[in-house]
Amino acid sequence: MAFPEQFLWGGATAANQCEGAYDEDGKGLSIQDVLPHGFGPRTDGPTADNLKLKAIDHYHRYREDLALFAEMGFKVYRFSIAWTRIFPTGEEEEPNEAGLRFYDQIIDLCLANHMEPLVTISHYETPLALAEKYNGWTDRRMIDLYLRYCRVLFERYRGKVKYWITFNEINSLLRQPFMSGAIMTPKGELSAQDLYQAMHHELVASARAVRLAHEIDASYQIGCMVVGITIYPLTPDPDDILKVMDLDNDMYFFLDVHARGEYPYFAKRRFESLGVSLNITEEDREALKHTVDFIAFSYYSSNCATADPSRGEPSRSNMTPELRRNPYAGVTEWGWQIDPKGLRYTLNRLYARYRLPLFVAENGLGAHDVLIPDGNGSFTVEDDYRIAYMKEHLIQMHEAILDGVEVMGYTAWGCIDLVSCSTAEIEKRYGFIYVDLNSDGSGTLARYRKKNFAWYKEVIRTNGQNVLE
Ligand code: BGP
Repeated sequence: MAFPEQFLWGGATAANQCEGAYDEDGKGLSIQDVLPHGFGPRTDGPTADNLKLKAIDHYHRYREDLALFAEMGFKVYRFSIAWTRIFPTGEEEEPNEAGLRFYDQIIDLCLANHMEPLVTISHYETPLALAEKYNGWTDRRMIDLYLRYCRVLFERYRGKVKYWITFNEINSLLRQPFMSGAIMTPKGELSAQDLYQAMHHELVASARAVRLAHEIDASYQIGCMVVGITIYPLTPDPDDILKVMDLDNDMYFFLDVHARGEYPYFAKRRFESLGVSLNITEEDREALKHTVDFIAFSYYSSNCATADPSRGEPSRSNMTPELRRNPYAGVTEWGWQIDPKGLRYTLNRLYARYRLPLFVAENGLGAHDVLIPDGNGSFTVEDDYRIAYMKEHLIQMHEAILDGVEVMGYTAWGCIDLVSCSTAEIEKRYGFIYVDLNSDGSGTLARYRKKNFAWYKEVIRTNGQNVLE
């Protein structure tokens, strides 16, 4: 059996990692404009070492970039809308028309090239003004401000955009309260009460966005998205199993609310043990009942966990430093473990629990690339390592489909090289398209097709047959 006929093959980006033009056409500052080092400390304002301010200048080169995506035959293009282009401080009464016009063009180009736009409404780029004024999502007033922004998008792109994701990797709030939740309080000083209350506000906002979307256009498909954190017990010690159960629940917290419309059975004990007492109104409970149409997740790697910190080797990933290395999985140059079978496992366990269509919204290999002459007067990258990574993951995604899992689509992360989220560098490249940019900001910004460009084009042309042969 091949991949499903309408399978949505494509690629994914995020505004703050590719657009640049951080202060053009009325755009306000986002939290990313003060995060020059990714997960590292924030600055007081934009600084020259923040590569995202210019990024790959997609804001001015989107025509060329979308033409390249179309050349690969993308059926879907996942991108985010920068909230601060539409509402520069998040609180204006009226949206910024110039910002909307930019996305009109992106969306029209997608449609002209038969690519379904898949819009991430909020991808780690909350207006900085909302972080400063409200301490981000700790404040309930964020819900209405977010919905004001959603309404503008849902009304403007009715009949054009069918697929939406409310928040990128919403469960990352627990690990990255500033990047994910625009919470200014340093993580070490943030109380569990404020953190989980922020989670609640985001969950209510997400559910109300689902309701609003369906009211505006019943055919809208609106999904949630999580980091598909896949964790194995390091040993068969029952304490390790229980440790994994607990960590899994961090993710299920978010998914259960989105997909089942209420807090999970384990929430009460978790809140009690943390001394958390959430302020949940009757209206909130009603809102949460509006469940999503699909579940999207990012999948890059898996890790192991143990209840006994003296066991195993620490993970080298900056995402999950407290986890343990899996000796059976490979590892990238950035210490992220490579585990294609973990994708099959993740798809199966999410489907078993929710029975909702799944979307692999991010997957890919961040690696150093070397640009070489292609023999035809241009340049290329011989990225067989990236092809191998992706091929193995696609094979395992196909296995999951054979298992019976409903998978809607796959968008390769960073389909064009862009600035990394966690380390804010360009050397960690994911793309089918190489961008001539260095981390010191030098480079011509010229675009070059890597070897995997032609390979992925063939994947799409054959609807995945070429990876199965
Ligand atoms: C996800 C984010 C993306 C992205 C990706 C890869 O968590 O949603 O924005 O960048 O991770 O991470 P990095 O860029 O740090 O390699």
